[in-house]
Amino acid sequence: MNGPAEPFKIKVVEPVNLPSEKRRKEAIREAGFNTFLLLSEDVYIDLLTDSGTSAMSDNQWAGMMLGDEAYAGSKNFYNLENAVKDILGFKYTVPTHQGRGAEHLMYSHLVKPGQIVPRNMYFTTSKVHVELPGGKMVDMIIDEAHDPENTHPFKGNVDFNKLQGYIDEYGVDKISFVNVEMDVNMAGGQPVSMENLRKLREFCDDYKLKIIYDATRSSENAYFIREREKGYENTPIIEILREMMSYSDGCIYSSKKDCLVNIGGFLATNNEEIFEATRSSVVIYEGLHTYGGMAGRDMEAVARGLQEGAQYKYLKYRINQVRYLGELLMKAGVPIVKPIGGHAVFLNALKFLPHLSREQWPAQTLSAAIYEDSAVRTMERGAVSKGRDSQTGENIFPALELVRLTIPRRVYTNTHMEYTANSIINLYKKRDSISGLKMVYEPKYLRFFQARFEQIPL
Ligand code: PLI
Repeated sequence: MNGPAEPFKIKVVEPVNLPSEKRRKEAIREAGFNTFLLLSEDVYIDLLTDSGTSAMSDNQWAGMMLGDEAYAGSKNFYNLENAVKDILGFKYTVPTHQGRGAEHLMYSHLVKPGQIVPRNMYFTTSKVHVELPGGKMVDMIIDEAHDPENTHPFKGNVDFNKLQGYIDEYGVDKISFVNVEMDVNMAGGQPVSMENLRKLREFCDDYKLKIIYDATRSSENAYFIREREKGYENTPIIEILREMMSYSDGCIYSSKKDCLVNIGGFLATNNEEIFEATRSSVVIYEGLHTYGGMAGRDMEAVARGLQEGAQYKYLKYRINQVRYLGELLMKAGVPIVKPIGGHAVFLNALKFLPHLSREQWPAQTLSAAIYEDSAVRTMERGAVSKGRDSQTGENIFPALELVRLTIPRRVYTNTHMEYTANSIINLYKKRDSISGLKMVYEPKYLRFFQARFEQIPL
């Protein structure tokens, strides 16, 4: 392992158990081959998501005891507001229970029926919150992002020709706003460069278009800017974050990732009109504008976690742990998305299981097979997640058909990474014996969470 040792020691532990082979076989069938439907107690190493799964620090737990649970004017809200000002540079914060609450408030305010929202790459909940008010999300990420083998250092970048194409095709009035995700989740945790963000600001100023970030993994994105972009080698992460944010009109944020907490979210902006509108709607859907669905203690943990998660020493350990797992797999020839991303290692299911057709849901199949083999829980990030075209109703088969091994922050040791790598390497050796799936139940929204599958005999 090339990275630094953990910049913390362990104070509390939670036992985990490896279920027997028989139980694993039963459990994945009971769950309809969908890892979202497994019981947590049937899981040994949980790499389903990095969302809400972090270990909090002693400083955050101490803050929890200082929760001011007043309905109105909780002091923890003001601590959160100040942390957002200090770290992201936004004057106004509207708290929400989690990221999708912020997406709902922001996107239902900005999107009018028939409008288009170009985004570097869609995310599941973002796409649905643009579609609900009658909009359509379209991708504008650089082509390199669709090629798992391409090692471009900033695969999250916006392709300006694609953005220009949407403006020419639909007309600028039909563009609701431009949406940029940091450390693009569905592309494999791939960052956006500062140069790209700066140029996007200039481009959008020419058309008077607003830019809203999905800043959920912006601290991890800032780490990659420092590591890879000329001129930022010695810049403190917080300075990088403030510069990134200065090129936007506001952001939505799921605190459950880079803020190292189990629940929470917010939107933040310097734009008074956005603030006025969302501060007004938050009271309908989330709660008063000084808690927005969070307890006072949770806001305190977010405020402290936003600071901690933006420390260079922590981020260096974090990104290198993910890299360690990715490199173990890569060395054994397992096909993964390159470069290794910020929050997860992504397996290329199309290369892992080339004998399956797209209709047999290779990534869903692989994720279920990994669980059955080792009780490691992962997540499909491919055609099941992408869903159907909102207008034609047809399945969309994106170029990337991936399984995500998402690393919770400060939770697992490198021995856990080695166990995971060894079991996936073993599975890769017997990949020809893995049979595909057919979908037998499909819910209306965000189908990947609750869909059920059955195995098709080989
Ligand atoms: O899970 P929420 O509602 O706190 O946040 C929604 C959300 C918004 N944007 C991005 C980029 C996300 O990754 C995100 C949630 N991600 C989850 C749950 C994940 O497993 O990646």
